[in-house]
Amino acid sequence: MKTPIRVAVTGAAGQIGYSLLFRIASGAMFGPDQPVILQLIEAPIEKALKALEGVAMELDDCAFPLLKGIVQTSDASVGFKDANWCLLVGAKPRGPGMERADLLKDNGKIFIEQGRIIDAVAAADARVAVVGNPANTNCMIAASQAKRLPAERFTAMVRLDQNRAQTQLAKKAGADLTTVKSIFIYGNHSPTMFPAFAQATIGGSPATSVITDTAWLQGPFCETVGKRGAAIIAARGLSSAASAANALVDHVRDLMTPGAIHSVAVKSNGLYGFDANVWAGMPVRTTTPGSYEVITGHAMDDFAKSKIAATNKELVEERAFVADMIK
Ligand code: NAX
Repeated sequence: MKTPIRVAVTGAAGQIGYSLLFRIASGAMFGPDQPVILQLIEAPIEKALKALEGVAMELDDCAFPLLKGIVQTSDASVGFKDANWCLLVGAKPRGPGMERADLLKDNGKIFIEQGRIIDAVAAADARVAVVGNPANTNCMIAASQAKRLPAERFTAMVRLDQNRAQTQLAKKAGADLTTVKSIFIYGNHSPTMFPAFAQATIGGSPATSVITDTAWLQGPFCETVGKRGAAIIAARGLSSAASAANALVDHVRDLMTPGAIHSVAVKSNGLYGFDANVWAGMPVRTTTPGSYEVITGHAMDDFAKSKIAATNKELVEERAFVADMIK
């Protein structure tokens, strides 16, 4: 039997956690013959820890053959100990009337602490995937604390946005969604993100030759993808959870699958016109399990350049809000 992968998950008793943990334990993330140990981390709040107990009981009751252990804790140094994957889902939500700068700072404290602890106690091959919002900047903050783990081990999730974009293109074209390829998300996981439709193909042809309505691509398409999270909240009264968990399964599975090509928010290093020190969504190709290279050289027209400039501006502003914290 393979050695179990230790998967630490923060916010494990939250909405996304409730959809995510069962997928991981069933083998959807790491494959049908890969055992896992779940290391579940919750905030030190009685209600959350009680809820976590219930989630762990349900995991037990599923009798998943691949699930070889469950750790429940509010102590991050216990939860991240020897973890091979650290899935940072928990975050402080934006309260009514709360300024974005305050949200960034409150979350900054959480992600500084978690980044520091991961760097100290996680496995030598540890990888980090951040979902908790503002995901790109939280990831940048966590990575800023790492002295042992290299920056490229820290990724943030824009896969939900990619999946949303893929489906919107398929629907507009009247095509099966599996025929939509190479739709990549650039920039921030926020309404400023840019789904680069000009790079996409549908049934092997450029998406722009299948969908010739440029006004729709530049307008409603980008807007629908960018504001999908808000549309789900308006309809469901709660934010996306099952689709977010599914996207995280896709994010990690594809990062573990050599040859997979997908959108991931990574340290930009100045590629595609992004500031070198922000984490921005861009296309990557997985090289070996857990490692990747950014796919460079996609041409950008004036429209794409203006969209990238806007999302980069937001990322730079977010970084500036927390600059004093990450020195
Ligand atoms: P919930 O509020 O249901 O759950 C969050 C959980 O995190 C709670 O149980 C809370 O107790 C826990 N938590 C808070 N601080 C913690 C800490 N310091 N350590 C450990 N646990 C902590 O939120 P949920 O709907 O699950 O969403 C989680 C995060 O994902 C939010 O920040 C949300 O904005 C973000 N999202 C990100 C998406 C993306 O594509 N990147 C999409 C979906 C989602 O909106």
